[in-house]
Amino acid sequence: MMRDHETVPYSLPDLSDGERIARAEAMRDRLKLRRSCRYFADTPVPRAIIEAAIEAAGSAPNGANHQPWHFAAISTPETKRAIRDAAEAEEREFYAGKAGPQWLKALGPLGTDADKPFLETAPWLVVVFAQRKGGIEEDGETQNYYVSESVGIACGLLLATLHEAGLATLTHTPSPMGFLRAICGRPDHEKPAMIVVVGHPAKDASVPAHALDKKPLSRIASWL
Ligand code: IYR
Repeated sequence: MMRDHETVPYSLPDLSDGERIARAEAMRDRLKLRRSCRYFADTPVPRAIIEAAIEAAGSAPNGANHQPWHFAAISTPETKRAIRDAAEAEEREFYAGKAGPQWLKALGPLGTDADKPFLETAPWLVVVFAQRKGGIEEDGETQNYYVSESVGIACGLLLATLHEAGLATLTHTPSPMGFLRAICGRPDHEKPAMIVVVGHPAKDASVPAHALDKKPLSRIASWL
């Protein structure tokens, strides 16, 4: 059934295929330089960059345009400290055995442990919440759709924009992370999805070599 709905015209810049290929490849080459960084400098980062990145994230395709996300942008030292304390408490249990041997073995090549100093050092933590309910009006009741898919895409755009701005990022997911709701003052129907840590890399920052081992196109795509 066709229903009446308002429309607005849609068009894109008129590029040649050669220009489209060049732009796609240039974007690929820049995105391939992104790393998950765990060593941050305490150098401040302008709020305008975080605002632009959140607006980019908020443009993500999503279920029924309900935009089922909230971004809590944290730069206050006391709040970062509270998040670090709570995250490290969870992570200590995780690494002490709660994760199970298989998961701990998989993390071996990354060299991660329960210490998360970057949660205080980095100038910004963006805590991303997924709104299980609420609709576009955020009434806390209306059903939302494809929430994890929508929030996942929004996080991708957030990371891509911050990377394009020349900043280092880390997606951090202390497990479990319900404590973020209380610290950020968010309602029960919002589920913390991840913390995006943002800043400049520390002077002596490094990343695990394991993280550079990316599957080639031939292994991640099929052409039918
Ligand atoms: N949350 C833990 C463990 C961790 C889990 C996965 I899967 C990673 O890719 C990386 C870390 C931590 O942050 O240390």
